[in-house]
Amino acid sequence: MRYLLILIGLSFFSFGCGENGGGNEPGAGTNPKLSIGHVTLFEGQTNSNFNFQVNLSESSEELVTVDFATMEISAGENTDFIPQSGTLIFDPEVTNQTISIEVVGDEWKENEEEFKVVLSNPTNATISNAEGIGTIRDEDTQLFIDEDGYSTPLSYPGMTLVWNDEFNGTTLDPACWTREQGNHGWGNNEWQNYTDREENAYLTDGKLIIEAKEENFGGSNYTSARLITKDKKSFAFGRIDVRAILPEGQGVWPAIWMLGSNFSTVGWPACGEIDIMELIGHQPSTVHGTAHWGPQGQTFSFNEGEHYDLPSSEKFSDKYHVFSIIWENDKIEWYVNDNKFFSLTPNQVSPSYPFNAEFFFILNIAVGGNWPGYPDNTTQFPQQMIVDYIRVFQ
Ligand SMILES: [Ca+2]
Ligand SMILES: [Ca+2]
Ligand SMILES: [Ca+2]
Repeated sequence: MRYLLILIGLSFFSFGCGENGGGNEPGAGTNPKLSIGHVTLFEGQTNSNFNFQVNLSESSEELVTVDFATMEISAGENTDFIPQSGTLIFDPEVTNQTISIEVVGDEWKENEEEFKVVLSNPTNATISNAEGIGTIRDEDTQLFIDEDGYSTPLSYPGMTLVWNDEFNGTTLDPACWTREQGNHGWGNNEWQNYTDREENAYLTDGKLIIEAKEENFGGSNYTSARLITKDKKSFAFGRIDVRAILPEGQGVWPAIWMLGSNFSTVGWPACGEIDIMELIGHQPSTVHGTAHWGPQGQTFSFNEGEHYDLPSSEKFSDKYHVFSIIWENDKIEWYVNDNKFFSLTPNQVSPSYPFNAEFFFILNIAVGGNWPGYPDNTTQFPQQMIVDYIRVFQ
């Protein structure tokens, strides 16, 4: 009796399984699936079409419709692509349709840009992949430089222009600048490899471009440039003006700064360091002016500094600003666009004040470091620091 009951139970169980399997017959009330593909193409010099393929998983005897619309990711509407929306109609038995999106061509160097085409509101179908990503690759070499922004004069009453580089030539002047190289972290656990290649520091259109790139080179994942005037152009005192557009992004660290010309003999920070401008890329509206000093080889350096903020809607990457110091015996003042934001005198500095001596210039973009942190997936490369001029008046 007991045995028989178990058999009946098993029999019901297996029957149940069979019924479930039988419900999966093709075409029994299931809709075909819509999916859209991705498109990756070069931008080109003139407008072109990015053709997104939309597929139906099987032909339908009914009319299938689906709405679509473009959306910005990093590419901008009308500047990089022409926004479009509408309804796609698949006639019976049709399984493939194309959405053509117009992409704007230009001659300006840009980062890779993305937009998407999004499917919604299907009828007689379901959506299996709703988003087609359009990736616009860029083949242009010419940087678009907005000439807007603050500028300062070529002369001041009572002062003489003793040295300037307006970067009007075709190559960096080797009588003034050295391309310092290395990928040893520079004391800050930085990630970039500074190279002597043109592509990391070049002149174009009257500007010096320092370019940090994401690429494998000499064991590093990033390259950049560090230009110094050491043993070529050193100055004690004066008004120094540097007009520049700065890079931005997590882990990007541009700097316009000076070290004491006795750096090789007395070491750092004993030689003194004057940071005319530093920016840490995740705070693109803030620059820092800082001085460092102290005994040679101290891991703790003595320093003091202040920061200057733009309104939060503006960034130092948007247009030119002028970063200045007015440097005299026993005093240094820091300015952005002629607005003073920090000053240093010997009573703030002990045990000794190293700033009444000759210093040389350094222009660089570091990538990563203890202070700025490291690039992440929000950081766009390449990043440029565009320097219009550097001028020394005494
Ligand atoms: Ca574009
Ligand atoms: Ca372009
Ligand atoms: Ca210039």
